[in-house]
Amino acid sequence: MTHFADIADHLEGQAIELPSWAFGNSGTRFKVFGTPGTPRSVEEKIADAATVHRFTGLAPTVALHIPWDRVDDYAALRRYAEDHGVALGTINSNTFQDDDYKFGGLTHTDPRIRQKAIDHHVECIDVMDQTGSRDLKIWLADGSNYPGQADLRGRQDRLAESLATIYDRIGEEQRLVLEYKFFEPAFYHTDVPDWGTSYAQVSALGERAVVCLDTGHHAPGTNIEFIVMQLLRLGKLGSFDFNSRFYGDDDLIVGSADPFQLFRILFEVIRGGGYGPANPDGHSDVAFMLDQCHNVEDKIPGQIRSVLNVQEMTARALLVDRDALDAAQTAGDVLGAHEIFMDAFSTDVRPDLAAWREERGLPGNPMRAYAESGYQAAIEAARAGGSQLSWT
Ligand code: RM4
Ligand code: MN
Repeated sequence: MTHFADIADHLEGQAIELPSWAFGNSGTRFKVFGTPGTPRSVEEKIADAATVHRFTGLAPTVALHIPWDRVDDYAALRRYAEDHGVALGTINSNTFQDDDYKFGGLTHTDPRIRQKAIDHHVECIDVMDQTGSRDLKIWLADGSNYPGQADLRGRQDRLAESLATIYDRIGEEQRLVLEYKFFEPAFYHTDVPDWGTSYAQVSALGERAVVCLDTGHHAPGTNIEFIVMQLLRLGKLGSFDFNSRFYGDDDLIVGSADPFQLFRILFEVIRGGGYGPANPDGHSDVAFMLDQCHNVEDKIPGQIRSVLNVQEMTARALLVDRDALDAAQTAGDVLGAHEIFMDAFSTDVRPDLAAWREERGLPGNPMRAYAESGYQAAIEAARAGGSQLSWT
């Protein structure tokens, strides 16, 4: 049996990056509901992200999306974040909201539009140089809706060429992270639909190109933890976009739809050496990020709940008695192995985690502490008409 005291040290230093866009209004194709207190500027989004970190100690960095978070002075934005106790993290590019990209960006048949999309990524790398960010995350909306509409092979070849041009500009300490998604907004084919395509494309680029696994970007029933295992095995799992889904790319609070799936994923991350604090050298290259939208719930508590869910499932996954599991697996003890796995999943770690937080000067119950802090009422009073959105 593994006990909480045995794993407590491994929880130290866990970091989950927050997306700036989680603090803006967003919605579905049908309606974007406004939320009182929504940020009016990038700075206010960063202040909200810093608030999540203050109450949880789990979210020391915030990811930006360009152009949503475009500012004149990134060095000043970096200082602003640092003054609030957080750092700027991943820079996400956006080639999906411009008329020129109707038929694709990096894959487009027109060299002028391809160049425009490449130039946008170069702009993102310039931003990274100023913000001190390590990762450039690329998610492409490129694809087609009707069979015969596009030359699938030609688009893959042009994508490889465009990515190589971008990769040439990535600094020694920086990484290109390519995210996949099986459909939407294109419905017939998507140019980077799955981990295999992303893996093939980044492998052709070089060592500093890796895959981003967004947990919402798979068909129902996909065994995501298997993909986690495989990418770790291949040394190409760069980052997670955590969220949860019932149907499509729902972007709901991680661990809410299927807590057991989150547990299984985190177990494979830990076993594959992808969880930083568990590694002997104290760090890992797999970045934990959230990619979520809070459409009907309050955004800051939505983010607090999310990072707590990741922490809680990490603790439970660390509790798996690995020696006993190995022995049961080797002995062919099917139900014995399963029981060891489920014992850890079924352990309620919440009281131990509350005590662990209090020992570190954090609130034992961050959700309640936030609700009682007055922050929500203060931003609702101060920020009239904020919409700093993810989408328009
Ligand atoms: C995409 C993908 C990207 C995110 C955008 C907003 O579906 O998940 O990571 O930046 O949405
Ligand atoms: Mn994502």
